[in-house]
Amino acid sequence: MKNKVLEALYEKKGEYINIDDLASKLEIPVSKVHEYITSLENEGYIIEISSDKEFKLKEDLTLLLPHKLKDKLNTSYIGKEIHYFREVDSTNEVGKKLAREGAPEGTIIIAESQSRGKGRRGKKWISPLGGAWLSIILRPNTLPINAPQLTFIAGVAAAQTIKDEYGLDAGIKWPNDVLIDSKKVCGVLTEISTKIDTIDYIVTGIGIDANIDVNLLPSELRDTTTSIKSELDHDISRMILVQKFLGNFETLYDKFNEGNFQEILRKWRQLSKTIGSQVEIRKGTEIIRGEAIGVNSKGALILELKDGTLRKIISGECRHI
Ligand code: BT5
Repeated sequence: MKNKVLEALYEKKGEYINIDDLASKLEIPVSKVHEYITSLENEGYIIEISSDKEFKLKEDLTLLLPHKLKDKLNTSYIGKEIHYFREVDSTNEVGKKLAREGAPEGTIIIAESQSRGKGRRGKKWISPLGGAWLSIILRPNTLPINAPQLTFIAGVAAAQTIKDEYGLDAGIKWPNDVLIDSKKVCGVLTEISTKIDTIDYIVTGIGIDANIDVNLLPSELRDTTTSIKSELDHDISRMILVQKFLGNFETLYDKFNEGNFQEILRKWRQLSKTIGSQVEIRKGTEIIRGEAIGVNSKGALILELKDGTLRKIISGECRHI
């Protein structure tokens, strides 16, 4: 019924609707309509109520509103349940809470902006309006050791989407950055909760700098960051971006669940900007330099050091030099 109220708001596209009229049309008490309006406001919809009991949607139609997002979403379970926020601390934090409360696999959390967006290892992810900031709750039936593979899936899905939809030279820097040319446009943060030696849930967070004005980012990020908008010189439809991304993500995640990580790795290798590059890896205080010659079946980076020895890197900060 709440969705019916929302649909009525959308049908009117920003024009006022009389609350009494809507209540009788939906055959519910006026107090119920008020209740739904409050609940929609809590979800982030900006609703204006006039003194004479009329109300309308105040925001334009470019927000990533759940029912719009579901409209052309070509997935069977990813994004069937959407939690939407105008602003939230971190979609991953909300995702973990919902997962603990039993939210089903494929639930997504999406926000127009984040006040405490997270990168890896306590780093900040700057998340102003205009980006696509979302998290996906997953419950794969696999060992915890395979959880980092979700980061690969998200990276491949994001790079593929940006390449296919916008014809940009998107590729992946090991393990989790999507770059256009050499600038970061997207990051992935996978968080896992385990029960004994099984996965309880995984929350994979993806941040894509879609319609971000790079000049408005903190100065230290401006030279190393880009956005799809900056590359194309115009705004894109974030709705289509997110729908395509989720579709690509689900296809790859299905392959992962069928035990076919090899195919994901093959795509990752094709999209990789790291393989073949000279890199510097920081692991705590240790710095390792060498040529990245491949990734193994678990997603670890294989480096050939100056003296010809090979070194397997499971985690670390990678910089192309
Ligand atoms: C990442 O970490 O790249 C993971 C980013 C994940 C963000 C998503 S948004 C939805 C979900 N909810 C969250 O709270 N997080 C996820 P890492 O590889 O550690 O990179 C972090 C570094 O990227 C920062 O230290 C900055 O240097 C840089 N950075 C911060 N904000 C950025 C932005 N908007 N675009 C590009 N680079 C950024």
